[in-house]
Amino acid sequence: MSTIFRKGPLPRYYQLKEIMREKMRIGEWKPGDLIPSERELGEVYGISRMTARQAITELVNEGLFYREQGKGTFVSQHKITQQLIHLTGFTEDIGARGQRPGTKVLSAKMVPADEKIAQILRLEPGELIFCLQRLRLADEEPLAVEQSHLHFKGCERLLEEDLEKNSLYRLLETKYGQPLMFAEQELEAGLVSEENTLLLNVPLGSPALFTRRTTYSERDIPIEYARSVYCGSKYTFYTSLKRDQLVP
Ligand code: 16G
Repeated sequence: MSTIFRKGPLPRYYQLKEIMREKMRIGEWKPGDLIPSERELGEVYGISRMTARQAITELVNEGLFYREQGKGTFVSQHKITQQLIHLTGFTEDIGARGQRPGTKVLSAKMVPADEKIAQILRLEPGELIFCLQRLRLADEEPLAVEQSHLHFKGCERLLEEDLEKNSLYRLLETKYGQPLMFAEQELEAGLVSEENTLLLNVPLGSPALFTRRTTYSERDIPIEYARSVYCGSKYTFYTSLKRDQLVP
């Protein structure tokens, strides 16, 4: 799509966002590139400056662009955006950005659940759970270290899976009969630990985003508790908030 349609269901700012996303996806606009001004975009696509501004602002909020005072708006350094509305896995998130997801399994084993994890997964402490530690990459670049703890009937069969080639979410849903319904997630800021600086290939003291996610299958049964460290400089979590209608 490279034209903005005046008629039709899609708002013009939305169409422009999609055009700009496509330019980044195909590499016409690369990280660090200055994007055209609102006025230029308005002229090229026959839309108002306000509309162009709205599209740019949304992509800034999503972390795909950044503004520099007095200089203009630039394409971010491969910042990956994860929407906090839909329950998606790493493979889906990176694929949706047009990048190649990658995984290195650091360890995969059955371990007794400690008290905290047993409580979250609603088990007795000491019950065996599948514990998986993975380095996650996008276009060969390390992005996150994830530690997943899983429990469901037959979870030990995951030991035989090739988790470098297969998405965990996909396996759970297609092979293990575990539909993923919803998740609860917390985010916290911090610094990348010394051990993880090597894995993530960032300098000591780099910013990190810590996430904790509990994912539930049908009948609200928790099946995965994952703790992850994302490179703060490479990843954005995005959420869109809608204000409730005020009752007069
Ligand atoms: C996400 C989840 C993680 C899950 C993984 C599945 C967070 C914080 N974590 O990275 O819990 O295991 O997706 O990805 O978002 P996969 O399907 O590519 O294996």
